[in-house]
Amino acid sequence: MANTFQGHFPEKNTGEDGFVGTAPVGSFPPNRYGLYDIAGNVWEWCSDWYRADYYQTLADAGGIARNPPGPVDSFDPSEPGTKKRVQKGGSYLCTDQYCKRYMPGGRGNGEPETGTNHVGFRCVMTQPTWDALQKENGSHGASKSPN
Ligand SMILES: [Ca+2]
Repeated sequence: MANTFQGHFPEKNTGEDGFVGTAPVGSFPPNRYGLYDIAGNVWEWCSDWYRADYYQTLADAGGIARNPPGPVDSFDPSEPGTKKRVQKGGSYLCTDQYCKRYMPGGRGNGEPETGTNHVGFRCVMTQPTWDALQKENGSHGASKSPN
């Protein structure tokens, strides 16, 4: 369950999931890891450069890639002169009729200087940092875990 597009894309968004635009974080249940909004709502910028062939390169190298660091540079064959970074998770504009990249494992890309209302970012901190902030802030801290 995620904030995606319902209706006939692009002219009629019925908002059957309760939102025709972005939704506040936590409007939908977390996944089994306790993570909110991993799919839908807004595309999330990643620090990895985008290369269309990156995962194939990893597969060709053999073995299992665990937390791959991403390529050292960017290359998108459809726009070879444009440096792009990875975007994950899809957005409220994704629909089965047009874009299924809101599914886990889906990957998009964009120029880092691009601004639009369906792209955002995720704040990340380690569990020890979260625990220290909770201790420091007492009952005034946020109530959700950093995940
Ligand atoms: Ca929606």
